[in-house]
Amino acid sequence: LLQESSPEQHFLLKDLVSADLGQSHLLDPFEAIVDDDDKFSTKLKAMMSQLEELDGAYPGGLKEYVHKAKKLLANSKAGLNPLAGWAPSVPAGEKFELGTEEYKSTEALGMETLGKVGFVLVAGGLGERLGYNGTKIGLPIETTTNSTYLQYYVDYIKAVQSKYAKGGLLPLCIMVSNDTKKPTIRLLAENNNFGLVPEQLFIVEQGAGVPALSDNNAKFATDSDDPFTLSTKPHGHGDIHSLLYKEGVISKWNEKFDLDYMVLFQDTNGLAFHTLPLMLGVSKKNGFVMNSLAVPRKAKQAVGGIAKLTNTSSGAVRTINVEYNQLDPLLRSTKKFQKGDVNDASGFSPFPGNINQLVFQMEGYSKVLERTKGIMPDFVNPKYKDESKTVFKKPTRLECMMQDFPTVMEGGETAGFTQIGPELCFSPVKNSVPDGVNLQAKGTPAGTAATGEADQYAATRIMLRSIGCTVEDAEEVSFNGIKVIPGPSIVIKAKVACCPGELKSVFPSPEKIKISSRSTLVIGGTGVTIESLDLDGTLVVNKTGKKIANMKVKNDGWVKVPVKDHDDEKIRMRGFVIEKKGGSYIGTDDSDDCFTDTDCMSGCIIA
Ligand code: UPG
Repeated sequence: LLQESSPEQHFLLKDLVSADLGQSHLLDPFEAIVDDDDKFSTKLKAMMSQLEELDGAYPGGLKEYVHKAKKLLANSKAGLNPLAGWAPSVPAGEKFELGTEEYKSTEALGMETLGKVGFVLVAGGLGERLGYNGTKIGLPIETTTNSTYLQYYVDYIKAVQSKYAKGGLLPLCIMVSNDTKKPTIRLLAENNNFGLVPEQLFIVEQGAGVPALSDNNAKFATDSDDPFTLSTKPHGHGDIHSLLYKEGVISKWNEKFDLDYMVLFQDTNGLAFHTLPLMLGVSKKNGFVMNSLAVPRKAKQAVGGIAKLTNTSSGAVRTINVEYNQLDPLLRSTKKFQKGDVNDASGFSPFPGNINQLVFQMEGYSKVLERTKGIMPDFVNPKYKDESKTVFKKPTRLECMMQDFPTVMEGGETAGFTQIGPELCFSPVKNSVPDGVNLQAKGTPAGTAATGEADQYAATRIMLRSIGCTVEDAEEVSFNGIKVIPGPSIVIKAKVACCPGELKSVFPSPEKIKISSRSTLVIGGTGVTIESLDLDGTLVVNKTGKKIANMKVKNDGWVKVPVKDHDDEKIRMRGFVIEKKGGSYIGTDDSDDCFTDTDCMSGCIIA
């Protein structure tokens, strides 16, 4: 066998098949092809180079991976609390309500540094729960304008850059994995990088991932249809820190861009940026190196809980996310929280829910990164077939999480959180329709395409009401069993207003704005101001600098029509299509004004 390999591969294989690492089963399938020289040689070379790649991708190599996995799997089987020795308590942090003076002043403070932020999108996830095979950032964020998530994120970055960066560029780094690399690159290429210039776009790759493990002895699993190929899975979003270090992204950013902060955000949270200036304000006021965006958390929701952990022997204190599968055992192990992960009298868990939108102060982050190389601790979360905890439902793997960064921070490097209602900052699209239906039945947010879209409009309605506009709510409807308030559908592009604090310049007299429950309003033109409007139907304003006053619009509008089956998976997963029955349109960025009724449809392009 070993004649086929290089010396490095030779030693790696020797190690792996040893009793210590226990991977000799990988060679079993070769016995069946021992007489077929060509096949034997090709398959062996392929496996060797896969092992070599996996070995290089994991800090400490596959030997370290197997040793860690065996230990963590044994702890998990024994039901050991991974956070033993740390006592949880409810952390202190800043909690806000939209429209209050405190919100406005903190947001205003944050807006001062909005032009000095670098953006990091973690988009290497498989989307297993959503059951969608394409890249999630290519899904529509809403179907009124059909913008994709990636387009939306980039539009926001470009808007902030042009308004606040004083001619400078703001960088975007996207973390992809084996699974998401090709579709992400294709999406960018097909759209001319959505207008980003190459100097500001960075792609880092999680690479080969880690071997999937089929049992408590950390036996590597192979593909179900190919016993010569190891089955691999992404190592978790925690890889972002070591990649930012290893690929030199942070050192380049420090050298080439004028940045004070950096924000890490996930693939499908359509409300990701409304509260970014608020978070920046909180980070600035408190000198936080790391600031996590949090929402009131329902007990047992698949959202990590932010807790203050005090080390019972050293007295060290950390404000850190405890992942949703670890929170209940940790709490049960204490006297104070012995009922585990349950709601308190407020109807919510006393621990704020981490939504994994993290703001880092560049200087502090860079120091920690230099010291630690960005390596996060691993964890394992096997799903067992039964109580004996000897058989897994499907192969598991070691993972790491980006929000575990406080584990490598030292005294003086503080972490904290910014809490606000989820309606303004959190509505991910992670779940399939059947799972979403079950979650809603339990009173938990569905996290489906339909709710993601509805929440997008709802957040804008809330922000408009907070400045004094009159906006009705539609009656609840159900799309494929998912309950949503479908409208009014309001989309205000980031170049028009990118946070609640900017809305007043678009609607200087909010008391003169009325939007009925069946309406759709899209504002896509930079510098648009709407002085007074009574809208009952659809209005699209894409004309740059357009000033609107005394406008009354009534037309048949755009209607969401339920669909059961549809060829397009993106439509099937949300359960409706928008039928454009009538609308009023005011120009595009490069055409003249056009304000008529439905006849205008074909002549007007919605940007
Ligand atoms: N991701 C990667 N690489 C991976 C795994 C995930 O880039 O190897 C990305 C993924 O694309 C997504 C993000 O990381 O953008 C989060 O992944 P996801 O599967 O959505 O995370 P969850 O397991 O649902 O949990 C995370 C946090 C949890 C938080 C929750 C909020 O771990 O604490 O409450 O997100 O959405």
